[in-house]
Amino acid sequence: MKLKTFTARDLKEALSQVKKEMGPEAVILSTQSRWVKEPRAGKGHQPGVEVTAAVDLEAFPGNGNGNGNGDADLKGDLFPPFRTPVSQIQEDLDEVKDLLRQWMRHNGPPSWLRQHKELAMFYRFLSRTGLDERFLQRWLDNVQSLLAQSGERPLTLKEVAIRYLMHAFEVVDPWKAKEGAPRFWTFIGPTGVGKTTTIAKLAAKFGLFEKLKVGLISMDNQRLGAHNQLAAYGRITGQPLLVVHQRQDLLEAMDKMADLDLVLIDTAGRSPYAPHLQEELHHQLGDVPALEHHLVLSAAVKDCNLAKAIKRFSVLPISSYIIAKVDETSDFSGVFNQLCRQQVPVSYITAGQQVPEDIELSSRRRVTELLLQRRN
Ligand SMILES: Nc1nc2c(ncn2[C@@H]2O[C@H](COP(=O)(O)OP(=O)(O)O)[C@@H](O)[C@H]2O)c(=O)[nH]1
Ligand SMILES: [Mg+2]
Repeated sequence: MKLKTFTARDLKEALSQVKKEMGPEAVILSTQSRWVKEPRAGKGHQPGVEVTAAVDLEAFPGNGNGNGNGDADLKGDLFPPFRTPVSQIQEDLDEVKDLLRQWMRHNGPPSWLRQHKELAMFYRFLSRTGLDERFLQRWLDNVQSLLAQSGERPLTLKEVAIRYLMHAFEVVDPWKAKEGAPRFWTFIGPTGVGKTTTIAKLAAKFGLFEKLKVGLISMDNQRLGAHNQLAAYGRITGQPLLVVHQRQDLLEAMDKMADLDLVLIDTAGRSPYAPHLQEELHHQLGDVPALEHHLVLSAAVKDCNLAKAIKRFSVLPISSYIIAKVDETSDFSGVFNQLCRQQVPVSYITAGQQVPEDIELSSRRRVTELLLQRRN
């Protein structure tokens, strides 16, 4: 029997560590709240969990030669008779989260908040947006401490509620984020999310309106004639287009375009569930220091697919997320939760099919508005 202790920011993360290291047969022996060290510099300690798990030695991939601090080999029948596989716990956890969300919704604001009518109303509204309940709880804690600090002075809704939401994620203007030219931006992401359309919009913005020298590279050789769409935009705007197939062709094309200001590189869309996605991405685009990768995500996809896309495509270092198709949904909570969780900045937001109009640089205000929008 192998025993190991894991610490993580939340139970879900801890369970996925358990599953990864010890396999789905691992059983959870205990879970406890803990302060865990935040790996990102300057963030100090964060609330988290400590999970102790066990697995039969034959089933443990490392065959008993564990390396963590909390490792210990145990023999015999020291374990309780009821053992729950990790996969089952994950299902239960999702169910508990759903229940918690319902409970939070039905119970309304905590009693200390009820005397602040406007804030209590805002809390009710917020709890219906689909915002992660952990984040909702942090919002409550923040409001409570702000109220304590403000003494008798009444706080405006804007001061407490919106300001906190607006600073829970990052935004970036990718053009201003770095100096020098040429800049090489790749657009990666699942199929049909709007990569090529976004490139066309940005090519017009930078080439026609800002008068920069823009070039286009199409690496989309998944579908026959996939580069035709981009070629058509290139003809209209007079921007050069190079079609490439392999990593080596890409490097050569980048050389040829070295006298331009900005080169936009279109890639083939891939399913986040494709088995060799990460190896392929790394093989084609990995370790090319000049490349800045922008992950295009559709706001209209289900949370689990969004999370999967982020996880799989992040094998490459992601400079920003581009959130496309915000016009196709009224529920922005999935994207908002991911932005808060990942802390990768959002650069552009697209809200329609019109080229070049339907794109805008993100802002804290706009992203927060999208979460709080009411649409039928
Ligand atoms: N509603 C809406 N449709 C979009 C948006 N961006 C792209 N599309 C449409 O989504 C479809 C796929 O876009 P495309 O750029 O080819 O996606 P790609 O496969 O990622 O390159 C096209 O019909 C686009 O017109 C957007 O912001 N809103
Ligand atoms: Mg495309």
